[in-house]
Order: sequence, then C-alpha cells, then structure tokens
Amino acid sequence: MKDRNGEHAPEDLTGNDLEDGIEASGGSGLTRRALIAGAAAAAGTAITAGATRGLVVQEAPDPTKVAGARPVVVGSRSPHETPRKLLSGSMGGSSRTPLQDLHGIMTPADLHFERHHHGIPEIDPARYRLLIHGMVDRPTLFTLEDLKRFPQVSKLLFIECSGNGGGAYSPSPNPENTPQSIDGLLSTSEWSGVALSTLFEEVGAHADATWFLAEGSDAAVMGRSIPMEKAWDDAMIAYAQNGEAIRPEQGYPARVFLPGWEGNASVKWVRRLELSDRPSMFRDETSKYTDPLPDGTARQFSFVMDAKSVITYPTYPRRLSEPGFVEISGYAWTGRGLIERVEVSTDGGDSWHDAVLQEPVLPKCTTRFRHGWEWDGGPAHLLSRATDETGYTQPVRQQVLDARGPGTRYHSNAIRGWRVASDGSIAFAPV
Ligand SMILES: Nc1nc2c(c(=O)[nH]1)N[C@H]1C(S)=C(S)[C@@H](COP(=O)(O)O)O[C@H]1N2
Ligand SMILES: [Mo]
Repeated sequence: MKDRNGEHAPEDLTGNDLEDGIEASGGSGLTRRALIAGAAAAAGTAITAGATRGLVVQEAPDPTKVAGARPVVVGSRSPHETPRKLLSGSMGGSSRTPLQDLHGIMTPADLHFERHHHGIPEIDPARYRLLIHGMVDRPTLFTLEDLKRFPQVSKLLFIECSGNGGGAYSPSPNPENTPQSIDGLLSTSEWSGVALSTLFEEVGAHADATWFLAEGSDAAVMGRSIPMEKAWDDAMIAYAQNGEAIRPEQGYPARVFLPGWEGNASVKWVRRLELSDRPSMFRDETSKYTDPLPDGTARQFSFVMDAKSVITYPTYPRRLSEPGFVEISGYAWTGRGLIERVEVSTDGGDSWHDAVLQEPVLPKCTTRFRHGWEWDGGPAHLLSRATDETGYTQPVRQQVLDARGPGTRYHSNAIRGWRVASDGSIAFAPV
C-alpha cells in the first residue's frame, strides 16, 4: 500500500497490527515485581518488630557518622526507588507510564509513555531541518537553531494516546490491571518550543489554507492532517520537555505538540509541514484512529480527548493493611480545558463525594485529586468521575458503547473502578 506521497505506508514495513488499544501484556510481570517488593516490605516490618523483642538485626551504618557521597555531574534515583515503564505488545511498539508510582502531576521524562509505529530514529540535531511549504508565501527550511530563535512558549500539558484504556472496553476486564497497564499511555510534562502560529506567520500562510499535514522522519514516516485552527490556537513545535531537550523517544529534536488532542496527531521527529485546503487522508486518519458509529459509518478526526479520570491509589496490586484512613488519589484531565470537578464513590456509585483538586489546576493538563476515606474493613467499590469546564461528565462504559459502533477501541474514557475486598486486596473493576 502506498500513501499519498507514494511512500510505503507503515503497514508494509511492519507487517504488524500492533495497536494502541490492546491491553498491555506485561501485566503479570509487573504484578510479580510488585508482589516481591510488597513481600520485602512486609519482611522489613517483621524484622523491626522482631528487633524490639531482642533479635539481632543487620543495620545500615549510621549516616550521621560517615561522610556522605560527593556531588555528581548527573543525578540518579535512589537505588531503593525503581519505577518502571511497562512494555506492551510483542513488537514493543509502546511503553506505559507507572501512574501508580507517581505523585503530583508531572511525569519524569524517563518514565514518559512511548508509542512509535516503527521505532525511534536517530537524528543528528546539526542536520535536522523542518520544511514548511505548500500554501505559503515563503517556503522555508528551518534549522533547530532557527526554531530556537523565535519567542518561546512553555506549558504544562498532558498527552494521551487515543488507544489508551482500550482494555477497559472489555465486558470482563482483567482484574489484575493496574493504572499503568490500563491507562498508562498518559503522561504530563512541561513542553517548550515555538508556537506554530509564529512559524506560519513567518512563512506567510495563505488565508485560504485550512489544513496542514505534519510528517515525521521516522521509518513509519508517520503523517497526520491537522486543521489550521489548531495552529492559530495553541499548537506548537516542541523541542524541550521538563526543562531539557526532548528525549529521542519523545521526538528529538522536535515534534508537533497539539494540546488536548489525541497523541497520534502530535507527530514526532517532524520534518515537514505542508499547508493546503484539504486533509491528506493518511493511513492513521482513515484505516486507524477512527471511531465506528452505530450506523456502520466511522467518524474521522476525533481529535479532542474527552474528560477522564483514574484512581491511582489504592489500586491493584496494592493491599490495604488495616481499616482506617486511606487517601484515595488519582488524575483527572480533559482536552477541552479545565477540570472543574472530580467526584469519588466508595460504594460503587450509590453516593458520590467531591474530591479536593490539588493546585495547580491547568487547562489541558492532568489535575491531581484527593479524597480522604475511612475504610471500615468491609467490601468497597471505588470509582472516580470527572466533569470538565464545558459541563461534560465522564460517562459509564455502556454509554460510550451505545454511542459508538461495534469494534470501538479508541477514546476509552468511561468511569474506572477498583473493588476492595474485606482482606484489603484490590481488583480492577470498572462499572
Ligand atoms: N513520527 C511519529 N510520530 C508519532 C508516532 C509515530 O509512530 N511516529 N506515534 C504517535 C502516537 S500513536 C502517539 S500516542 C504519540 C506518543 O507520543 P510519545 O511517544 O512522546 O508519548 O506520538 C505520536 N507521534
Ligand atoms: Mo497513539
């Protein structure tokens, strides 16, 4: 199959139909690791308890009695902290952020989820060029240095793959799902770069240009068509992430970034933008990344990611140790702007409580929510439901399925849930 530029569509190259929507396969690996970590923590508790009863315990040296380590040129995590991305699919086409291991809203750059259709290209920043042409007065080749000379924009933004959470469409989802395995194709960073409106003014974009195509320089030569309104609104060419150059896996040295829109359209390793008066109909906006509708047609260009939330604590494979105070916490986000409200239920939706939204609450960014709960030791069913500033509230799964056609797999934003059993164990259980 050839795409409109006569180049091979990624399908030919990969022979692989690995998709964003499938459930991560490494879940049991994570589970095993987490259980081992849990066992180690439990053993630690036993040793402490034993020590008070006079057992001999091997202790680390008193850190106040020995000189500490010297400064280093590049820092690293404590060896006691080992958060890991979860690789999914046999072809390794994506990795998921360990949402349950993070605090606040930022994703450390090395834990940012990845999705690439044909691997991570190696690009020499000195030879990098971005071509902007088509319906413009001055077709221009920009170097990376050129891009960095323009006024910079910087924003905290989420990016979510439209295939995220596809496993939650299943009528009997795996109870051993974790926030990471079900919804880990979501990350939040501070993205810095140049506004596309700045570049399009620089090249003299024609007033009658209504779409532009963005093309990547990876082996997938991934392309997407994007309406010009997004360029005049808030699209950017990002070259920095969380204060440093973006990572190779995130599109080094520069990518398109479309705040609040499905991750797929934020073309990484971008080498070309062509302005035109129609969409280009790439594979990833025709055969993929479309949403089937009940009448048998499919909806194209479902760009905006609707409001969604996910509890990240307490969740499988963690276990509540004893009745008492539990702070339920998680993320809420919407591609339409601000999260206005998050409600939490501990009884499967019979009653709802407003969660506290942690500042900052920013548009098109994840918002951390918290809800203090007294666990009485009985069975409970934890749910979260987000409402955004447009008044839209996160639906239940059946509502999404009713609005879509058979085979729906993208834009899975229904309410997520977790069942707590009397023994404190927790299982993934959306409603
Ligand atoms: N050039 C190129 N851009 C791409 C992709 C790709 O395979 N090639 N994958 C897309 C998809 S499906 C997603 S979800 C996001 C993922 O961005 P991330 O890997 O930085 O998290 O990049 C998008 N941009
Ligand atoms: Mo994606």
